[in-house]
Amino acid sequence: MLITSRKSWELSDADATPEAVYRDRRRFLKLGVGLAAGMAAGPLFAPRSGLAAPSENKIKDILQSKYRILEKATERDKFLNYTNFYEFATSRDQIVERAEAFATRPWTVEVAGEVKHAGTYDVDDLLRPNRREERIYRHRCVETWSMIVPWVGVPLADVVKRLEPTSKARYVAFETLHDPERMPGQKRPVLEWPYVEGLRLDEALNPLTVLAVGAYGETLAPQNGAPIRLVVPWKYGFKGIKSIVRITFTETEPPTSWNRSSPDEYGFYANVNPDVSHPRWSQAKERLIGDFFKRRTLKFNGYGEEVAHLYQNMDLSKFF
Ligand SMILES: Nc1nc2c(c(=O)[nH]1)N[C@H]1C(S)=C(S)[C@@H](COP(=O)(O)O)O[C@H]1N2
Ligand SMILES: [Mo]
Repeated sequence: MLITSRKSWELSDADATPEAVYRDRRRFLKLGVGLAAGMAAGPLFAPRSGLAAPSENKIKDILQSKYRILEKATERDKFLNYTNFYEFATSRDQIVERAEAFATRPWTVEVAGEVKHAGTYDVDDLLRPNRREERIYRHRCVETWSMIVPWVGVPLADVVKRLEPTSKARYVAFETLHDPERMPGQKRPVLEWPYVEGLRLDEALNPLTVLAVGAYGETLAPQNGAPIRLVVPWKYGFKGIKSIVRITFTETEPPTSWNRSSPDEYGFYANVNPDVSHPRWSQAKERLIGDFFKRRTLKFNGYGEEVAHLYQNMDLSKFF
């Protein structure tokens, strides 16, 4: 791992858990030493009670990327249970319950629009050339809660480059599965279905942007957006569209679900910004799930060094 100038969210080589220790901890847990050992090893590795055969979901050969913030990850159990996924339900308990049997294979992703290699891809084929990387990111919901999540995924830039957008492509649009039989929350018009999101092409190409297939070393649980979801750590969580079935390259800014539903409250950009309040609440502070006290929210969620240049000549109170 080569880090020349150390960013606030990076670990030095000395701080990072060596891969071997990481694997050993996991093997230890797999042998069934159980909850107490899991807690000793840190909440990152605490087994989720009641989840069947977690070992089958382990992702092998994960690359330890340099993008890892210093703080301890949120407890996995909290990540699994404290979710937003309106396609299943608006209440968190119901989301987890209803998502449990959601089948995420076979799964295809259609690639369309201003792109050379349009077509329908099996999700595994779409990502096959890439090694899976771990990215430990801050995850900030517009509702003012936050987490620290060790995602596993591939850089979106790699996928986009392989697909070869045409010279007309300026945005990338994403769409979630629309299937009310499998996603019963879609039987009610909470949002206009399917859920849609989008990024400017340069945002999609930023090295921080990933397509996640896992978290905490395992494949994503359905309630977290399996089998493939977007993670854009400097933006509010709602940009991180789940269970993607279509990726479209466009010339013009694509519609996005929350902007369409409440344009005064949610913009296309949705960059984390403590200086721009939501019309109904302040964004200056957040509660890291598991903490008692609130903490100050960081501009661009702390990733300004990597992304501020993307918005250099933009008034961020207008382009919120
Ligand atoms: N398709 C879809 N994607 C979605 C949502 C949703 O309701 N539907 N909720 C968003 C919101 S508001 C947040 S904060 C994150 C939550 O991701 P997590 O549950 O994995 O933490 O997913 C985002 N992606
Ligand atoms: Mo959110």
